[in-house]
Amino acid sequence: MKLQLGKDSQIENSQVDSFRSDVLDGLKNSPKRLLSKYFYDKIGDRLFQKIMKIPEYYLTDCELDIFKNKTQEIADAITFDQSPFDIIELGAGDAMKSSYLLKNLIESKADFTYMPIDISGNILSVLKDKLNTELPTLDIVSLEGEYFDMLDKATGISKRRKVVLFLGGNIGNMDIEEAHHFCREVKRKLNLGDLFLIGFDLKKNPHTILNAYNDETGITSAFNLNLLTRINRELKADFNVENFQHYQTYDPISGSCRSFLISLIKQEVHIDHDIINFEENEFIEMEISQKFSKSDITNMANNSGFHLLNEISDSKNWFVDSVWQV
Ligand code: AVI
Repeated sequence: MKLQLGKDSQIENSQVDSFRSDVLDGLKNSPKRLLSKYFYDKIGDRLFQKIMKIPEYYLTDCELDIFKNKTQEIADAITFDQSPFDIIELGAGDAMKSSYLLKNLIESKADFTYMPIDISGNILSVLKDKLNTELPTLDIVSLEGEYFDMLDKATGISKRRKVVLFLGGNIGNMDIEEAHHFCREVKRKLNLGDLFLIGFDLKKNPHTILNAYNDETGITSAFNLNLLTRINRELKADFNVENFQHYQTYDPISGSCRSFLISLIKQEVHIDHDIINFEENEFIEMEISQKFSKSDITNMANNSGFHLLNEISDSKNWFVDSVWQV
């Protein structure tokens, strides 16, 4: 009898397949590399929630400062021509920051729909319940899946002016070429007059940046090491996490803040039937958290075909939400 797989298990299988091939490709590469998008399993989600509360991790507070205290400025930038619109938020999560904007827009009786996109269906249903309670008149269409698949879906549904939000400094987790490509792809899916609002972490005192990723409590270290534990669990591997050490760098010239895991000994790791060899002190590139100057941001907007309309900064001038138009 042929086993008929349900749609959900087919999606799950294809996700495991791409996780496996990304991990194996990355670890067979020189230098070895893992993709930070895989940090976010259940434990990784929890560790990231903790990171956002570490006093040295300023990014969340800075962007929250913007959304709390400059809500009207953001709302004005979005509602400049009074026409109805749809807000599409990439990686909405719990919409902690954007909910200030949504509240402001509801109070000013703006005509809009909110379309949060997230890979986690669980987070989306929690968010929907929360917004239904706090903003009962808000029109919500939740979209569960990868950014671009769901952006296609959203732009298919939405017949109005679109405002795409990409907050949190997530653009910094792509290398520069990838980030430019990402912005060009977003632009390709939008129409003349549509807006793209992106959160950028700015270059600043290198100590401030390095401390944000090198916390004394070791949560960022655990966040990186958790990916090895995830590989053990999901891909039948045998990493001994005690043989790896987190190492963080920041280069003030390029603005790249990078995390690595260093192999403390010469060792052999099995991933199912594959064997990966590590030399003593060999490293795995784990994550980039790129920091930007104002001119880097202008270049990125121009290179991807947008016009930079407005820049809204926090009170310390450490973070900026940049508003671009097609
Ligand atoms: C999600 N992203 C913007 C975080 C950052 O700052 O790059 C992820 C993170 N990595 C370590 N700490 C936080």
